[in-house]
Amino acid sequence: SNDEASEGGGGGGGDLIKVGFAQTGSESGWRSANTESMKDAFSEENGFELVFNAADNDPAAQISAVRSFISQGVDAIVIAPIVEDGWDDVLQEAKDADIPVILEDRTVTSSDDLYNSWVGLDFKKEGTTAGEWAAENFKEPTKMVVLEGTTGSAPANDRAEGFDAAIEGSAIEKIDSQTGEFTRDGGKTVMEGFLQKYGADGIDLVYAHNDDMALGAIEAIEAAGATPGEDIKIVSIDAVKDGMQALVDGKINFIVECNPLLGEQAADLVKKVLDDQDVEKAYYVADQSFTKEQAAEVIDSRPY
Ligand code: GYE
Repeated sequence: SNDEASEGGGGGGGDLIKVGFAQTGSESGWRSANTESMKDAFSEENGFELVFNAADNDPAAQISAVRSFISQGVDAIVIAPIVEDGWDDVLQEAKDADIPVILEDRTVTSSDDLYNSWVGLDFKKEGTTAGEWAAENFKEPTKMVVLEGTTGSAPANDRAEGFDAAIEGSAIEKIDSQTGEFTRDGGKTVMEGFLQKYGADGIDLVYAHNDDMALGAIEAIEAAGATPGEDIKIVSIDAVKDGMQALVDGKINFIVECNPLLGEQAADLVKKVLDDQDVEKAYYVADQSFTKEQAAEVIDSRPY
């Protein structure tokens, strides 16, 4: 973790708003774009002093980071929660200290009176969109493997749920499912295992919970002498640059977008809450989806 030291006692530098941001880590291209968006929005020019922490996807380290924000007396806390469960105590501590909490990106299972607001994406709908594409495009018996995101994270849980419901009663059979931790290396390693176990001929479709794991799977499939996007089809979620390029190149077959540019809305929510304005508990940002042809049209104009 990389907590930047700052003096305690709410406020910090001049009349800047001191915000502690507990990021998950740096697991994916999506995460890099999200971190950049947050750092841009929580800049000094916009009136903020940002204390940034990336927890390397360790839930206990992330909770410690939030506790350290509380003891530093920050004005507000923003969290991208690694996992959904386990937040009640530390959110209650922030509430007792009168420090507002805004969640961005991922959700928690805690009661929503333990935080002020959340801005992010509809992960279940993303899974549904991916699953509907699969159900429509695979009418013959299809053997599918799944590369899951971080175990216990909202996007891994919800993307599985949405997808599974959408393929129910279809020709697709899920033969295996394992976490690749949302990373390229993780996706590659898990896919290598699947290829060893079932052979390239025994797998028709990969559902990857994010583009990075799909990109790792592509490496594993190519190393096994098969052609990704043809011998083994791939559907993934995020629509980051490298994923979109693989889609244009025909190595991924369909991508559902997940917009990482949440910084401005998160910063706006912090200002509103500190200003005692009413905010909703949840703000959903809309996503689209892309075929190869659609990706080719937009790839050069995408901001991430
Ligand atoms: O899909 C993945 C990242 O929480 C929506 O986290 C986010 C996910 C995103 O690591 O690439």
